[in-house]
Amino acid sequence: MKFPATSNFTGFFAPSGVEAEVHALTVIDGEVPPDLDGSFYRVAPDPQFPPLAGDDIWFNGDGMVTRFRFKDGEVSLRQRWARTDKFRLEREAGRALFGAYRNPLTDHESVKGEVRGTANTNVIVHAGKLLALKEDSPPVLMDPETLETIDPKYTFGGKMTSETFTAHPKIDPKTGEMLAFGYAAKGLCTRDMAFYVIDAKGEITREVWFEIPYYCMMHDFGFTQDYVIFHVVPIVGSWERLEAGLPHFGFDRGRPVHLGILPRDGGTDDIRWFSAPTCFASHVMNAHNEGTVVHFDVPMAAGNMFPFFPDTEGLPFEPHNAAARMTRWTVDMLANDDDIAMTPIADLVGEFPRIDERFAGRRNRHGWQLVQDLSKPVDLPGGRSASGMMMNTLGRIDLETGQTETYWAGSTSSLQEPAFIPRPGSAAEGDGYLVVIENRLAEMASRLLLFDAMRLAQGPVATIALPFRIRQGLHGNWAPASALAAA
Ligand code: V55
Ligand code: FE
Repeated sequence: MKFPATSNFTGFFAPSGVEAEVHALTVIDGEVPPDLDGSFYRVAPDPQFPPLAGDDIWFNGDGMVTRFRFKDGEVSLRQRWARTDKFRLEREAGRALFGAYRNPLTDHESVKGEVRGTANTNVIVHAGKLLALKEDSPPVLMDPETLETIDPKYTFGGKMTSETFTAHPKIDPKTGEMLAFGYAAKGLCTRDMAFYVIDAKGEITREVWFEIPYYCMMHDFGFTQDYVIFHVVPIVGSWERLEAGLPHFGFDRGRPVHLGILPRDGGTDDIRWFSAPTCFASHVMNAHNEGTVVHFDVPMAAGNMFPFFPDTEGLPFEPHNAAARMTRWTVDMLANDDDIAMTPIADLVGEFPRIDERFAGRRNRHGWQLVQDLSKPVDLPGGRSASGMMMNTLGRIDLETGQTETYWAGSTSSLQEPAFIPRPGSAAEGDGYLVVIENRLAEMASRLLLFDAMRLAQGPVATIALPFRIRQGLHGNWAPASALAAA
């Protein structure tokens, strides 16, 4: 099998294709806390077959799910592709049948009308169920122990009528509910959105349909004790673009940003919309409200952050405008105007924000993220960069003092998105660990690092060797063993 020799398929981006089960990985430095009992699940796009069109973007690869099981001071791993409909049909054919990212017009005619989801963006456990997610399709239900695919189009017992389900659902630690939405919910490029509440038992209990001001990539959202928050940012798409063979999305700097606020117990008519001049924000760190005042914290950039979804007017990509810094967006549901106040939180440049999820939806003090520290040297034999964006540093922001703490991974490494692991038996915010995959670019190898979440600068408390290269991934989550027992 020959993958193209493009930057999307070479160097650290070479497809991996490794399905594996490895018991008791080698701890090469430090110690894995013996009381950690749970699993870190994460997913990466990893194409099964060379693309139909000669090249493809990273976002379009088949979801390869990894489970790192922590128990008794040991870590074991299992890695398996999600058996999506796309994966199964292509394996049967022995080649790619689905074409460009979210463009069904580029597919082989034998797969017309099939669900195109790749399950490559996030994996999360809720109500004892492991869901592998891609925002263009329903969840893929997987066995949290074996990573076998149970249902490639899970619709919560038929109750989910949206065609899609976000890759960034949120769990309210107070109620155990999962909050989620689908966009393009009535079909590709439609402005229809469906908001869902899924109770702690995994049943859909609420559904609210509404329309967004313009069709765009609705990648993430926020929630507070009383509100749900949807940010509309101009990474736009249309059938005209798909017919013209353009990438599904492009950045339209001529459009404003909108923020839709839905009271958690409200309906379609209760949504209030606010606006601001154009900018870029994708992932949400957290949100909280003080009465009717809603705060929403996001890494925000002045311009487009995705070179592969280029400017709709053909303007060149501007790396300096792609630098994101944590920013607080604030609105008041009782305000007379529709403005969004934007206040800088920290000066770190980066993305992939995380929190101690026990504080999701309420005011949190600490935030973690990947940081791009341009003051540090980069030294890559063979030019094996994991991406144009070299996330070489892990950072923590103290939102109360504005202070930051960082750990630099060195000149030949980049880092993948961290996940927070609460210290067993503790409830204080930030008391716990961060688990991170290190991309060792010079060696084409990977390690798993465990940090004390409040002492990043001290370096990892445990460094775990991985027996093969783990591909650059997107998102993942920690699930304590007790969360699987709930199944
Ligand atoms: C993102 C990632 C995706 C996607 C849409 O911002 C947005 C990240 C890995 O796929 O389809
Ligand atoms: Fe994401």
